[in-house]
Amino acid sequence: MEFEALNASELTAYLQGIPAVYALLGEPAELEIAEVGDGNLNYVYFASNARAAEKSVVVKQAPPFLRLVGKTWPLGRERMEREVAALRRFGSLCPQHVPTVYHADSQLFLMVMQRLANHRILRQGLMDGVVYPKLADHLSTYLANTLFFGSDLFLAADIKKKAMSAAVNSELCRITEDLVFTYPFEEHSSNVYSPKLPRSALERLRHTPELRVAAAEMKWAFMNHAETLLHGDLHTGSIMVNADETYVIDPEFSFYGPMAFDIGAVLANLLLAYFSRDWHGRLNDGRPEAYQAWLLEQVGTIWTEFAAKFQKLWREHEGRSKTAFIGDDPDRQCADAFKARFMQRLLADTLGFAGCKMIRRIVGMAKVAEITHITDDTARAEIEVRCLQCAETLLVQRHSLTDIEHVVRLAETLQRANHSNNH
Ligand code: SR1
Ligand code: MG
Repeated sequence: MEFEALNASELTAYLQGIPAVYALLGEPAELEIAEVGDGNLNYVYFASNARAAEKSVVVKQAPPFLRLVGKTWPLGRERMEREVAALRRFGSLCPQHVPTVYHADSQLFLMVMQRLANHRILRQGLMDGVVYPKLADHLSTYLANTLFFGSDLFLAADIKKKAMSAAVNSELCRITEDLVFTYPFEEHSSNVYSPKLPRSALERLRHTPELRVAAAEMKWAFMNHAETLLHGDLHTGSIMVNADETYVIDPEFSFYGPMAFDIGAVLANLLLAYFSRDWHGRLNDGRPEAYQAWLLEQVGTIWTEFAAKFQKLWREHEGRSKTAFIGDDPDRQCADAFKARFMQRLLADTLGFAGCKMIRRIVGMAKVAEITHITDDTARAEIEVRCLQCAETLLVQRHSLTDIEHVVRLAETLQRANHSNNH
């Protein structure tokens, strides 16, 4: 039977039939239902008690196609199972940063989850220039916990391999392999370019050998480095925030992949917010610099706090289990050298993935609002070129950008160069 999105009365009847959810909603005679999904894949509803709006849940359903494109792009509905499993796993590791799943239905490919009514999508907050004082602390905690506890640094080898095979998500990984690592670097029909993006910028993506090789290396790492259970799509639209709390939502792209992919996604989106602030900041108060400084501070702090927390978890686990990944090493010299190289490689991979993620948002089919909302085509193209320059350097020079401060300085330099060209 052809899929039809649930209408309000069908969803009401459905929720009334799940005692635990119905109780959470206060057992109302009437529910307010609103379809609010603005993502690329799924239908999302708010279901609220018509007389007590604070009693409310989110319902998310996967249609058998990609919502962004429609029925001509079929997509397996089992992706909802990946998402539910990932939310539950991440929720057990980091309950303060992951919404609760109340109910999952593997027949309807639907879940009911906690409504974050006092939070907003981080991307929107960043476009409005809002400072979130706890963001770096929260995101670094989320990243350290989820990435460490899914890996061979913590799990027994057999348990990790079982978890890895349970998390295979080929169809959604294929979307990433194509849209993030392949199509942006070739002339592909799905690419979308803004009207004034210079042809030379596109040519550069296709014809700079070091860049093509670096992107191919990141694609290889994405496809083969099954290090831990990832969120898989950790952009600023997958993060909900307020001044006190941060939640990570939407892990339908979850799979066992390279740790750096999630960290790189966060940093890439902060850098897109940084460069596009030139436009949004001018609209708001005429002075983008202070907020841009805050954004770069987040880039630096998220990485440094993540690195510190991740290594602390690692040390504590070794202390408890009285074994080291490296085996016996009484004076710890080799263990410490291994850790230092591990973290250095993680930073290099993070920058490589961040570069690919930035490029795909500029030339690929799925865009981000901080770029598409720039209504002046010339200003948009200038900002896009800067994002591409930053991304290329991150990719090509990822092994020599050995400190996150180098990344901060790179962004500042590109930004300053633009200002001296334009003034
Ligand atoms: C074709 S789906 C486009 C994008 O939406 C998701 O958020 C992922 O980023 C995916 O690549
Ligand atoms: Mg999503």
